[in-house]
Amino acid sequence: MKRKQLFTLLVILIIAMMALAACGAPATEAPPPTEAPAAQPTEAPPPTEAPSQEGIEPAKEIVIYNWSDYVAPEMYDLFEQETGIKVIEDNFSSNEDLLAKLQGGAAGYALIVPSDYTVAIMIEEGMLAKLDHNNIPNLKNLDEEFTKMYYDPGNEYCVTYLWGTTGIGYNKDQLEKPPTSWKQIFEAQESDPWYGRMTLLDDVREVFSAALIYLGYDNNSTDEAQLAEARDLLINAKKGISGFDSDTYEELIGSGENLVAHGWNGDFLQADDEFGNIGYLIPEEGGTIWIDNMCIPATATPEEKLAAEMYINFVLRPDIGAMLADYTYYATPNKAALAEMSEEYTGNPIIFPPDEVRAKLRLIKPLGEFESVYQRMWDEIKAAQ
Ligand code: N2P
Repeated sequence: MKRKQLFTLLVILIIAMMALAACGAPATEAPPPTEAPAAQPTEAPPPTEAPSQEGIEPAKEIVIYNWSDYVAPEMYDLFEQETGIKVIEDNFSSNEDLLAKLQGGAAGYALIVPSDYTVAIMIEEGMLAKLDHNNIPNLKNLDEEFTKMYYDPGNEYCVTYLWGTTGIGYNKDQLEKPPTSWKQIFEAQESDPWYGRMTLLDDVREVFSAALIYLGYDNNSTDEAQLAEARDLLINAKKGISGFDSDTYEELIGSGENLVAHGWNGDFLQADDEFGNIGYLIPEEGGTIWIDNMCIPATATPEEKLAAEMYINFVLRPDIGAMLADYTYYATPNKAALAEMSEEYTGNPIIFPPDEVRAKLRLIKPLGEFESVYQRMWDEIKAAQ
């Protein structure tokens, strides 16, 4: 081969190698950006995975601040057997008591049970911790209706515990004709058998709601003249009642000491279970409806918070939710629990009021600064002779 031919061959060979290298190149390049999402590095873990707070152990003991007669007694023992976490219960009698206690700096509560309007106030004031839904997989059992509540859409802070109504309970054995209107309560006559043998809730917003509804006003009125009218009505009504009571009124009806009480539906049904002589109705002018919630105070430690979330998850189990509903006779928001309940419960019109009664039920709403006017007039009612 001549030198020139050899040189030409070499050039061809080099060109061919370069072409070959160029062809192969794309194979080593990164995949086009449109294929990248396959890696999905930011996706959340499924909710059933282990709690996300690494290194945090649940508290060994928690204190739940709850209404009285508002849990199935065996629930705390069962929770302790299953988790080793001991539950201690402390009781409050009204949303205002609960709020004042926490605003006063009380710490040590891992779980509280405020009603709807009080949740709104507490969120506004930064008093609640956000829930870690990873620790509450049973949230899927909550009826969708309760994931859309105006005071906490999406259950960022709270999970509905139970809901119910406020009306009139009475002793069926001793009263042939119970009072069916607020007029017979607030303007009771000495000739009425329940005169002096009746209690009103020790609860500012509940009592004002009943009086305002009777007077034909909005139960969340912010008209001071209307409120003053309700206050005067209530001061006058004091002579016909034996007291304000939110904790023992239903037993006093059952025992026959009292004949009529303003109170909560489930409490009367519980007492009826015990005494077998109690009726309940929503007065013709209307009553209130409320939704109570499990929430964690912002003051809870991370360990208490984790234990409280485990307790919320426990309550949301179908069997535990059913146990709670069965004992308290309040309405459960847990659809998996509801599916386990008897017809006697699901068909009870005192627990699940029919539409014509529902139409007469009002929510108590948060009123901001104006709440202090209610409180001042409530103090005046309490102080009046
Ligand atoms: C139960 C109290 C019912 C709660 N004793 C009223 N929100």
